[in-house]
Amino acid sequence: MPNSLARVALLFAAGYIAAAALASATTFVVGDDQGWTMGGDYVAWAKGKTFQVGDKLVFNYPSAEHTVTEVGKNDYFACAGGSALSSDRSGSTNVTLTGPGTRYFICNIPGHCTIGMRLAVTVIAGDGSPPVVAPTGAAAGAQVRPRMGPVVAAAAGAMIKLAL
Ligand SMILES: [Cu+2]
Repeated sequence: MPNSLARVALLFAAGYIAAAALASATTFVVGDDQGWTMGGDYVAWAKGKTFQVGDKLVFNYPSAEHTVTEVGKNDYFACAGGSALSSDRSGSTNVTLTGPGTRYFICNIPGHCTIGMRLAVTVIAGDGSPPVVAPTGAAAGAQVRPRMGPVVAAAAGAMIKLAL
């Protein structure tokens, strides 16, 4: 009995967390309508925005005219793309922010970074990051319930009753 309850609670928790993660992920179009371009001010663009784990950056630009080159912090400030972590010039570069920390992007076409084609985003662990799920029935129920609205909690109760 405790085992089946635990299993149902865990299954429900996993589904609920997956749905919450999907719902809270945000896609940011870098530079908005202006896109990734010379003359853009990406310090200003990033200011005031909150980037959370699971969110996505989309860089739009004419393919091959620019690059989206991810570099380390020092190379970002030096506009140096020689030790790039990754680079793309497809014209539509999608980057998923998979973990907390600061990510640094430059355009690696000579001269572009130095006049402002660079973006640093600080990613924080948000609601979309996977929380720890307790392994036992009672603890799992206790952890999951406070996160649910009354309707969802009622549905979960009904599910658990059916399973029993
Ligand atoms: Cu460029």
